Amino acid sequence: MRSPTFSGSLLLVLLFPGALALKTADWKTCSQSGFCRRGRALSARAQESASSWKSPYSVDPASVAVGSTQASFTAAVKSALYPAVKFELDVRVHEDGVVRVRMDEVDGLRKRYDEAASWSLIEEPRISQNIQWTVSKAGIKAVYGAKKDIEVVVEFNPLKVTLFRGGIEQVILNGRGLLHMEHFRKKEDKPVEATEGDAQAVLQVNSAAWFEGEEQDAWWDETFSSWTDTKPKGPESLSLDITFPNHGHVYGIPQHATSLALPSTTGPGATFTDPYRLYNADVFEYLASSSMSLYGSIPLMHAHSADSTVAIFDVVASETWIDVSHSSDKSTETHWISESGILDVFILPGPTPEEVFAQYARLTGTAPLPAEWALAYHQCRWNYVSTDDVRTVQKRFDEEDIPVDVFWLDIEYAEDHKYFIWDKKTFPDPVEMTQDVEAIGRKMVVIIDPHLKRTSSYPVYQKASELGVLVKPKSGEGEYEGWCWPGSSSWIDFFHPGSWDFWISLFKTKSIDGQWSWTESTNSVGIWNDMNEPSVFNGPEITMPKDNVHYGGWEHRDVHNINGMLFVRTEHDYFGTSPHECIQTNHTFQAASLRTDPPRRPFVLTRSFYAGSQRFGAMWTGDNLGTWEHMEVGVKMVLANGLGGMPFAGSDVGGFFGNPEPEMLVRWYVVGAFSPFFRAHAHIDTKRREPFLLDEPYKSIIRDILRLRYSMLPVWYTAFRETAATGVPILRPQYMMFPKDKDGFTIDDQFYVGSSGLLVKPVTQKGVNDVSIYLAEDQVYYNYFTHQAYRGSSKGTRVTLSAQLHEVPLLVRGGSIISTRERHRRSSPLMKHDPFTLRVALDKAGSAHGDLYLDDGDTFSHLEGQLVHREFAAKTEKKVIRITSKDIANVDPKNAYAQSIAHVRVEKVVLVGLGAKPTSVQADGGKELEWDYTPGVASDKQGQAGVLVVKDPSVSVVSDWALVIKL
Ligand code: NBV
Repeated sequence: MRSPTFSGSLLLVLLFPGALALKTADWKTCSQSGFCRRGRALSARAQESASSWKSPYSVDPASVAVGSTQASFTAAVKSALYPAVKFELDVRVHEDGVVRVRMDEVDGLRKRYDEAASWSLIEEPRISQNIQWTVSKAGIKAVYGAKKDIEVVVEFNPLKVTLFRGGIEQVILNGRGLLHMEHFRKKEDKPVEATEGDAQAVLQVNSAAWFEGEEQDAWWDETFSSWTDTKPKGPESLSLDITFPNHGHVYGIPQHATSLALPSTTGPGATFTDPYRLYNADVFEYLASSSMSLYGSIPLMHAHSADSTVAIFDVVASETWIDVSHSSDKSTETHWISESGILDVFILPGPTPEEVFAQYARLTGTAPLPAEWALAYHQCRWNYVSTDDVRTVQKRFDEEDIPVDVFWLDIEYAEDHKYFIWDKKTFPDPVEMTQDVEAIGRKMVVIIDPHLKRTSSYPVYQKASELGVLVKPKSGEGEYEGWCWPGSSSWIDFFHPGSWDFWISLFKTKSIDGQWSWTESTNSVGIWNDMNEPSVFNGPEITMPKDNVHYGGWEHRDVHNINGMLFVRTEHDYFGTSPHECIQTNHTFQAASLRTDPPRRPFVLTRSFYAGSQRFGAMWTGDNLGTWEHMEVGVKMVLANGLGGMPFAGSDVGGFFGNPEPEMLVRWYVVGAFSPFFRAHAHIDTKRREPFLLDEPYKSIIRDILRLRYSMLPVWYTAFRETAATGVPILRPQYMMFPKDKDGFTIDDQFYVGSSGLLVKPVTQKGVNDVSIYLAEDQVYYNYFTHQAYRGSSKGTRVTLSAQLHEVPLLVRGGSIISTRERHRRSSPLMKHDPFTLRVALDKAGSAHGDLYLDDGDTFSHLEGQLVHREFAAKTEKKVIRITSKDIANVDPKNAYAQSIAHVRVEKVVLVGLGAKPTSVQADGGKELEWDYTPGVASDKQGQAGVLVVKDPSVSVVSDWALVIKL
């Protein structure tokens, strides 16, 4: 058997010694990136000149043109530096109050990249028809909003945009005068030598220098390490300062390995020396605390204070650096420096975190409801090396009674890393293997990387080459050739519409018209897109040269951060058939018609992502290390991705690199069990660490953690439904739940799961036996397992929970009703008809509520009303507690899906916080039920809570019912 180790990491190490160890020197710092250097220098000059600094950009008042419906206005903008250069400003207010500010150079020498929004947004936002712009000499403004409390003001000279709410400044663009759109120029356009008597020239040279600096720093080319980036278009960077007055904390702009509340990168006490960088990059063994770029980029930043939440979405696709400075604890100053592209900034006025999520969701969409199995446990490794290996691993899970839904195959399944093509020496019967896995509803996910081996024996490369849809080198001719796993490789240009149908056709499991397609696969196989930053082993910063050329003549620098999203989008479209996605692509129908009947929800995992990627699949945090620091920061990164609109996220359980000790592995399974995406994965050189290989007690503890996740799949699925509908993240950080509680603004090591009321604090340190959990409200919280009741306080309280290795620090907020399925099964599809347990956690006043969403978890029939959505409620009145179930789905409650699960019962109701033994527990019709009471305190007290267990209340999960508990 060919050694996968040899073909994998060893080959890489032989070719590029040291390639697998982090070398921060492989990635640029700001001072090594010409345009970032220019941006920071501009900011330094502004600071030096302090009060005398004035932005050279101004609006020509005479040019202001308000649209016929008053919806938007345009205006000519000039820079005093280059009076001959023309810019146009376009400001519009959307129906939901979002303000979009666009600026571009007009009649310039070239065109700036202006297509980022077209890839990122779901549709052209609808402009408000209720705006009245008022123009004066000094500026133009509009007052709007239901309470007429929002005001957007555009001052003319200098150009400055401010959003006010209730008369208070919320967001300011160019308030510090750092706006600079470097205009296109000819290389020979040197600043005019100032000669005596040439006053205009003197003025021009001097005025440009005070603002742009003396030097033409890296305007036409720059060298980093051994690579020279030619910049045929010259300087075209964009600098913009964005200030959030009265907002002391900012969050978002994933992906960075740092705390959720973003620390300063500049100014006194800055945590990092470099700005946060957004430039999708394959960073091996990344640092656990850094502002460096990672695999994905979402240029969305939330700003928060006890009074308000607002956000900025800067839809730019080129490399971007963002300086953050918390000059006071009240305000945050930021500076965004992008290499190319137009200015296209959305100001999201909030004023609450929920409203910001809704505003962002209306722009870029939400994560659609995944297949239910995708929320279960995924077992991955680089690599399961043969079909026999896969079968054995599956068998071992079953023998040890450990649940698992998905087995993954990494790059070694593919002959010579020609993805789609099985290595028949080790995978002689791939379809049979997949069917074996699928026999009890499990699934396989198989990796497809974006680099194509350049050989005529690889039909995928061959066809892409014939179609001319490969990325081109800087000459704009031929095919770019770089080095990746298969050796000499080329990359499909997914910006090229000609690539879409071709790529889609590859996934068909039946060949049409003799075209090559993946006949050795099944329609249920999910796809894993790795290396799509793209990762290029011999490229600058392990990616593609920026002067490579894409469809439409755009340089790679213009589109880099979007590149990975398009790869996923195209694959998702093959599987994806939701009407929503059909709006965006015209090839979805064609792909869907070739799929199973009925079509099924796709699963695609991506490493690289951009704003909008949430519509196409899940992400994970890449190649983390098996260290406690990485486990800890992984939680924060998943939270940050949720704020960035991409909630279906997780990190490699166990850490990708290294051999975690059993204690660490156990703790990491808890982190995974409380992540939306739950997958264990490991590097090819690590020791095998599947849960069944562990000694006791570790094996049993992990089995219990997995069973806990499986029992809670209804909670996760209901939370995914909510995020699909609203954009509110699945994992909810403290500040989002309690936006007015300042003490919670920096807490990022505990979080709530959806609206369920579950509050978890995974242990991410070695040798810990208890944890301290922060409670922000005067409410009771119960230990999920022991029913110990803790009381929070509105001033904020910390409670200590025992957290020995076998204990999961998990609380239920009083007032919640949690639906679980507690039968142990080998995979989630086997649970489809299992009965439910309802855990009713009474609040201090004796009430509770919760919801449960169900559908077939597989097809798109939920979009046609085949679903169940129930609300459970408990209310205490005059010594009687009524627990009720009612329909809250907006569809026919007798739909076929609901009927198909009419026999599914609620088998147990656990009422927590009952201070006295009931006198009777009856079903609706008066029938006395079987029950058991364990004495304890009522929900308004601390201590061991009283618990009533109602056994088999004989009610269906789809019907309306009531239980009556008399005290
Ligand atoms: O395909 C191999 C690995 C994969 O296992 C990992 O999850 C990715 O993040 N891949 C990176 C390429 C090589 C990493 C050293």
